[in-house]
Amino acid sequence: MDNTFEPKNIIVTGGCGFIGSNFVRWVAENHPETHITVLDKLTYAGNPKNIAGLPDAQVELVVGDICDGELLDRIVPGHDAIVHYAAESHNDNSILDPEPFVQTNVMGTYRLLQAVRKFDVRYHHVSTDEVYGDLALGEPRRFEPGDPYRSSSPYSSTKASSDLLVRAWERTYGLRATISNCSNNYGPYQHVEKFIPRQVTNILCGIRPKLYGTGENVRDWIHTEDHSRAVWDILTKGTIGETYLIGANGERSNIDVLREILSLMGQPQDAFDWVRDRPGHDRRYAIDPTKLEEELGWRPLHKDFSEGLAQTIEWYRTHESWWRPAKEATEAKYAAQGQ
Ligand code: NAD
Ligand code: TDX
Repeated sequence: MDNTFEPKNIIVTGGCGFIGSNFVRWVAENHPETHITVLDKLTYAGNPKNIAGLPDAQVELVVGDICDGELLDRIVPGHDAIVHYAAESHNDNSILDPEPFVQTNVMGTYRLLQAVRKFDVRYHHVSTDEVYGDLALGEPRRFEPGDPYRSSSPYSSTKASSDLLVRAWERTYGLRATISNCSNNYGPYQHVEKFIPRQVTNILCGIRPKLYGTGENVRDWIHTEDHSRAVWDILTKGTIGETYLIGANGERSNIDVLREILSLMGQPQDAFDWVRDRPGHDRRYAIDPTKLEEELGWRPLHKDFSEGLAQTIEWYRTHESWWRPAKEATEAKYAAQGQ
């Protein structure tokens, strides 16, 4: 059966954040026939500069909350798909104050699903590998789409909850929905609260990088552009009701990533501080992307992590005016937590 879908007029929620804005820029560049309405609340993590310069005729920004059902009733009609990125996305914030996570990630997804039902649009749900919990260090197993949900943090449990709502709405109400669970993204425009931008901008500011716990925790890194291409493939060619895992075989321990940053930035290998570990810190994430590769023919284009990391560092070096406004408050918040 040919399930090719050609979206002409999509809503991208969270399109002013790190990954959502990459998707918006990628679609604008590669699919000029597709109109994009960005729905974004512009929280501390949303920045309209991330989508500045795109053609007005193709990309429109609506500033608003996904939890606002009346707003959704007004803007969803006339669109043929919603790609849902909007979320509270930072684990450390979720430990300090889980409430906005429950509100946006669970309630916001519920409201979107109700609008999707009402107006019968295609829906793609962007989620995380963290819903599967963590793996032991050194074991060969990787996450697979049918694995049980075992989320550990307030953030990942709200994302897991949202995934389960999507699965239920697809099965019960027949929504045309797909889900993707992706591993850790890196690249330009990522908020300075996250691991790689934090360390890079610390070095640029003359502050020592901060490593949690033993530094042995493993993350599976993927360039955000490869994530965007995968989401487009799933939206346009994926099978309704299915879950796809997105990953680029990029497993690395945090200390290895930090050492690479230090070396790329000309710093001694021991020029960092060990700081208090994150409570409940997941040990290892690893994605088996076979289903995405075999069913949809997707392959990562950014295969050389060191090269992608060097380009990312260069972007932060040359875009200080983008990250500087958030830096001081972010570090003050970490310092108050002993991190
Ligand atoms: P981000 O924090 O950089 O951006 C989130 C965006 O959502 C911001 O623009 C923010 O203003 C917007 N937003 C937040 N609450 C909103 C609300 N109530 N209504 C409308 N807009 C709202 O996040 P990110 O890192 O770009 O992550 C995007 C999505 O990808 C999230 O769903 C996240 O769970 C998922 N994801 C992230 C990663 C990663 O490595 N960062 C990996 C896998 C999946
Ligand atoms: O200063 C730090 N030092 C440190 O050692 C920070 C900020 C983090 N870390 C560690 C914690 C993690 O093991 O680095 C690793 C990566 O941390 P984050 O960038 O906070 O990412 P993580 O918690 O792995 O979650 C990310 O990937 C999955 C995204 O933030 C989520 O939105 C996504 O779902």
